[in-house]
Formats: sequence, C-alpha cells, structure tokens
Amino acid sequence: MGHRQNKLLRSLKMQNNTPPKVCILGLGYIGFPTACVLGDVGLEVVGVDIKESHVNDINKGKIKVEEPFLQEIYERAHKQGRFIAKMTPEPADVFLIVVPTPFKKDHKADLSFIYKAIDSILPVLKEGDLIIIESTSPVGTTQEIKDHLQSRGFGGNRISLAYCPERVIPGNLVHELVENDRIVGGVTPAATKKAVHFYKNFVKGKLLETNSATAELAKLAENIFRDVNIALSNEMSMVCDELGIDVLELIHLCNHHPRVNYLSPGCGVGGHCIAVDPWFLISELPEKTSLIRKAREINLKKEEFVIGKVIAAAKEFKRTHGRDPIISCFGLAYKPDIDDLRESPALAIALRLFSQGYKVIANEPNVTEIKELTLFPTQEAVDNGDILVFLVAHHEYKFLKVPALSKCILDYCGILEKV
Ligand code: SAJ
Repeated sequence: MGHRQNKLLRSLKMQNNTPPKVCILGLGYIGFPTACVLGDVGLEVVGVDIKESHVNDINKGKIKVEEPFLQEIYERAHKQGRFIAKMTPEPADVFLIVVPTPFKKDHKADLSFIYKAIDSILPVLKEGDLIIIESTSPVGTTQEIKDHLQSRGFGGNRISLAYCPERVIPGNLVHELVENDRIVGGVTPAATKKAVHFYKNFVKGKLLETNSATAELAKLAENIFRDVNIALSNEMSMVCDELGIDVLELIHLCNHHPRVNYLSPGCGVGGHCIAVDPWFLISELPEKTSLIRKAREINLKKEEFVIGKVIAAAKEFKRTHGRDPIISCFGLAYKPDIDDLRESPALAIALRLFSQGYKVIANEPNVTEIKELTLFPTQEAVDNGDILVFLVAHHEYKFLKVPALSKCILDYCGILEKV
C-alpha cells in the first residue's frame, strides 16, 4: 500500500473514539473490500456470506478479488483479528447489507437476497442498531424494508435505517471506497445523521445527506447516465461504419469541442451494474424511460453488430482461402485490465461465434481458464489466428507484434490506435 493511502487510513482511525462493531452481509466485490477497509481502520468486523467455501477461503487468507491494495489491507485487518468471516450474523451496532440484486425475467429487481439478509439479522438485532443498505435497489426499497422490520417487531424508531449506494469502480476499488463522495439517505433525518457518522470512520470524500428514495434513484441515475452516453458512442460507431468514417478519429475531433465529451465505443456494455441497473427503473416506469430503454437496446445491439461483422469476415476468408478461418478473440473480461467476466459482451461474442460452429480461440490475460474456450497466450493467439478480433483494450495488447498484412484485423476496442 502506498505511503499516501497508509497515512489516510491512520488519520481516519483517530476520528472515532468508540468504534462500532460492524456486521457485513455479503462478502462479494463490494462487501469484502469494505470489510477489509473497516477492519484496517480499527473497527471490529464480522463478514457474513452464505457460501461456506467462500467464508473458509477468506479465513484462510485466500482472496479472490484482485484489486490494488486489497491483499495488504486484508492481511492487516485479519492478522489483528478485526475481520473474520462467518456463515451467520452476530450482534453488532451497524449492519451493512451488500448483497447482489440481480434482475428477474421481467427485468424487475430480485430483492430476495436483501430480504434474506434482513431476516437473517432479526435474531441478533437490538434497539438502537443501524442498518444500511448498499445494494443497488429500485426506488422505495428502503422504505419497504422499514415496513418489513415493523411487521417483525422493530417498528417506530427502534432501528435506524438508511440507504447508501456504493460507487466504486472495479480496478480502483480500495482507493475509491475511501476517497469517493457518498450519498447517504436515511428513512428519517436522524437515521441519515447516524449513517453519516458511521461512514466518517473510513470515507474521506464528502458525505451528502438526503432521503432514502433520492439516494436510491441517484444510484440508478448515475449508471443510467453512463449507459446512455456509451450508447451514443456505440450508435455513432455504427453510423461511421456505414459511412466509411473512422469513429475514433471522429470522436477525437469532436472531443476538442469544449462542451462535447464522447465516451469510447466498444463491443457492448457489460459488468454487473451498468448493463443491469437501468432496468430497475425501466421496468417500474416504462412510459417515462424511453430514452433509457433505447440506450440499453443500442448497447445490446452493438454486440450483435460485432458478431455480424466477424461472421462476414469469416465468410469472406472462406471464399478467398477455401477453408474456415481460425478466429482469435482478444479480451473476454467485461472491461480492460480486470478479471471480471460478469455480463461481459466480449465473452458473449466469443461464445456465440463458438456455438455457431466457428473455430474460435481466445486470449484473456487476466483469467486462467474458461470452460468452453481454448485460451492461448497473447502472442500465440496472434500467430495462430487468421482473423484477430480485439474486443477489450487490455494493456498487454499495446505491445503486440501484429503482422498486419497477413491477418484480418477487427478492432472493436480502439486498442490498435494505441499500439
Ligand atoms: N464502457 C464503454 N465505453 C466507455 C466506458 C465504459 O464501452 O467509455 C463499457 C466497459 O467496457 C464496460 C461497461 O461499459 O463493459 C461498464 O464499465 P464502466 O467502467 O463504465 O463501469 P463499471 O460497471 O465497472 O462500474 C460502474 C461505475 N458507475 C459509473 O461510473 C457511473 C461505478 O462507479 C459503480 O460503482 C458501478 O458501476 C456499480 O457498482 O454500480
């Protein structure tokens, strides 16, 4: 861990003389790093997960999330006995709910993990405790949980309840956990204040106070903003393809305008957030969200567009060479320089080509194995492929030696511009 970050965590430790005990429900991509940071700043943390193997791995020091600083922070918290993983919740002062909210077939949010987590803490919950929901949720969820708690005997203001969405970016998670501003929305102003007080234990950014519904919508609105903006770039890339114009040059030129900032077009939009969260609003208010839905559709269409282009290149190769080409896919993660495959458009593209009978090999520098695909080291994937499809701009590709003349090269992530 860098000197600056160490100093930051030390200074945070001194802010709170009587640190609360924290029970974190969900030890995934957000819950686990949060538990490590809280343990590291001196709080007693019990992390709870329903997966026994995950709990055992954490307690043995095997951590699966690869993020800068995380291993170090985990080791410090764990060695000092401040973070232990368990299968069942323990009494605590603060309960953080950081479980997944996937969507169901109708695109409505599946809140079952949140409710299971809430129900699992009921036996240890006591008057004066604070519950904070961090999981992405449709507007109104926190208020509904308040009603649920009331129906279980925790009515009135016996429990404080607040919503505080996480905003960290995979790849820079620990830094953003500490540095980012946070939106904190209690179901009462007193609950907001209590939650703000808690976050002061480790957040260096501003703590912005609001109500729970506004905080819930803010989380969705932030990811929708990004989805819509990426959709615009993806649509422009398809327009450029039709017109024979280089989209990256176009964007470079347009972004010199002081009020224009196109994001990067890619092979689609993945990850567990931006490709999912907009649906939580679209499914609740379909009449009011036509632009948001269109953006989602365009980002999904970009995946199909890429598949269509690769198939066209494969057919052309067969026509000219008299044999099926080997298609090398570069990058399978949902974005550059991470090992996360969730909702990855690149992986979906490679698998679709494979399932349609094309000879597909792949390279993913951040993953060792993928069931359906044969993974090759980067340069071998270049040497063995007839059609090279660049899907994710991993930094390794910047140093590739690509014999441009003998290969068909399709770049959907702008990496070759950087070579
Ligand atoms: N992408 C593009 N072009 C771009 C930027 C991204 O095609 O210019 C693609 C990526 O390749 C990826 C997808 O979009 O497939 C999402 O990547 P991302 O880096 O934009 O975002 P995530 O999903 O890793 O994290 C987002 C962040 N939200 C915002 O930036 C508004 C993060 O701050 C949230 O905490 C996270 O979602 C979350 O958990 O909700």
